[in-house]
Amino acid sequence: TGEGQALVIFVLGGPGSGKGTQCANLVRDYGFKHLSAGDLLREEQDRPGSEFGDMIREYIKDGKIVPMEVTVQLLENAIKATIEEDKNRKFLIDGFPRKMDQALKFEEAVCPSVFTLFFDCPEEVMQERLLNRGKTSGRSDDNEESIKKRFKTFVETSMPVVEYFEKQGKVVRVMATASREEVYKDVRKQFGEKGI
Ligand code: UP5
Ligand code: MG
Repeated sequence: TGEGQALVIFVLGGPGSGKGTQCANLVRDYGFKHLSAGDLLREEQDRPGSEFGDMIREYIKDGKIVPMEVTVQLLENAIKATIEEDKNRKFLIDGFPRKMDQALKFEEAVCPSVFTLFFDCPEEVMQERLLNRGKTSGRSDDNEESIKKRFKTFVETSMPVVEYFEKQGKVVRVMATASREEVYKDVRKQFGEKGI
């Protein structure tokens, strides 16, 4: 169905490292389609009649990775719909893959990634950002207890994915501690070097 010709960049980084924020900049300036796996899961969770709603709610609150069948299917549907509707084939897949099985499955069944944009950020900084956002976000996982679990999952389950792509020379690493503007400057510079 032509998904094979899509250009896919994975965007990874710990919870609160700034993935969504920087993806919005890239959409504005480069015309990417932004697909956040977390946003797709939250949408599915709230979709009336979804058979996965309760399961997703539980996993997200606990900072655990939803079984990949659900997430890969949501992403594949969104990619297909985008290609059909706006002919856009440039994708930022945000917050995915965060477990090895998802990485292997997606690249086999949908499309290999060009590279992974990785936001490197210490936990203290991420925690402060998330607690701050939690005052208004309404996200069920922006509280101290869930944040702790999200960090643990990130280190144990998601970092191996980054290391896997790193071994293939397919990681673009950006320090995410500076201001939004400074971080974005670095992203642009490195995208330039990659010919994007
Ligand atoms: N902010 C951003 N950049 C800043 C900067 N440079 N300086 C100061 N402040 C900055 O940013 C977070 C906050 O920090 C915002 O208030 C922002 O203004 C500020 P944001 O851009 O939202 O960071 P992001 O990395 O996108 O943080 P997010 O909380 O979305 O990351 P998560 O990875 O935790 O969340 P996601 O939505 O991807 O996943 C949620 C859950 O879904 C997971 O825990 C998991 O349970 C589930 N999930 C799966 O199961 N499978 C998947 O494949 C994906 C998700
Ligand atoms: Mg996000």
